[in-house]
Amino acid sequence: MEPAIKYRLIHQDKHSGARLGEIITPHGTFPTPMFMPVGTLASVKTMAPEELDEMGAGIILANTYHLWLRPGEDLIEEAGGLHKFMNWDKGILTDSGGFQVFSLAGMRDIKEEGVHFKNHLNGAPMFLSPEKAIAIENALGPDIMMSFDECPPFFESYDYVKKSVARTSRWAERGLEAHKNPDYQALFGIVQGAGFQDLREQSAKDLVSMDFPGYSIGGLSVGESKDEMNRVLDFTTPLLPENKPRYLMGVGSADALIDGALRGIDMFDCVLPTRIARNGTVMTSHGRLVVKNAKYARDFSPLDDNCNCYACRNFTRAYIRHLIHTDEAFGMRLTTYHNLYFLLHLMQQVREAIANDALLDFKESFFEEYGYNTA
Ligand code: PRF
Ligand code: ZN
Repeated sequence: MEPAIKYRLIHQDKHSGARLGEIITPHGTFPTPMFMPVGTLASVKTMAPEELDEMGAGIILANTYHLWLRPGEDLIEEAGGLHKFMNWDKGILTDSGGFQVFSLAGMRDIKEEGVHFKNHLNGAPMFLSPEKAIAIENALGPDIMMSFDECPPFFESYDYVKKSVARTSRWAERGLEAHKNPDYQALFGIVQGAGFQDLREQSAKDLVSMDFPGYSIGGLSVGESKDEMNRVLDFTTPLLPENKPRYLMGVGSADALIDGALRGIDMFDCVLPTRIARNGTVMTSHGRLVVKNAKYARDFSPLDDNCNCYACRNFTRAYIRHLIHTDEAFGMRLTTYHNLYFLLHLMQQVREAIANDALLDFKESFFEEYGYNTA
């Protein structure tokens, strides 16, 4: 059987681990490295699908956990699946709920069979297992789905992480067994192991032997330093097969995207650009800018003089600051549009640099302008 998605390696940077490629999904092909906007509840907050398409998003992310609670996977299945439900005909990836259960839910009890926890909306007892997560993802119908994993804290003990990694491997195997649609939904395995090299190696070895169509790297960007994350990536990406995509979960700052790409990562996602946008912070070629601040009240220049997005072509900092300040929905739409455009455009520049074997040079010139403290 042909896998649901295919990775095509186009060019390997001669001076780093970076690779230019593309991923062919049942809902179109997108170039890699790629940033995926997050649409937790089947909407990238404030953005219409046409706008995401226009800014070059070839794939977006949604969350199994949130959609399971509301409106429920049965309703979305009845609507004809996530793509139809939200009128988005390009790629969709769903996270499994594993991470959300650990980060959102209150009390939880991790057992071999799955995780018992309390619903973050009303405190009702809930249970999620590898089989249940996969059943929900099968009903939602994304092109790429995640295995149900445990994301332990980065500084958890070696003994704990060792047990956790072994369980995440068993959960991955159970998920693979339970998966009903491997011909049109690609299930990824998630490498865990915190900062321990031998545990990352064990995790990767277990998952690679199960022959997933793609691999995620989880358990990073959870409070460790950038150097720690890069150290883990340095020894983890080389453990993954060259002919399959690699996805670094929950990472979306400009510097981490470039550092990840340099180490051979193909896909990234993060709520950061959309979340800070709604608070009135934008990412610009000169670093982060808090446009909500009073000092921009009479600034009639665009958010970023180097940006060609709809917001920057048509509106001033003063206007956008006024809208954010007065809680006007249009203000959040403009900052969200700009931030997503900025990261998608950054990834386009990263791809061009890889094609020219020059991602290291690009990194240097980018940060000269962006600054090193405003990631
Ligand atoms: N596992 C899953 N989703 C995730 C993570 C993980 O480790 C992370 C870690 N940054 C973000 N999202 N399933
Ligand atoms: Zn812009």
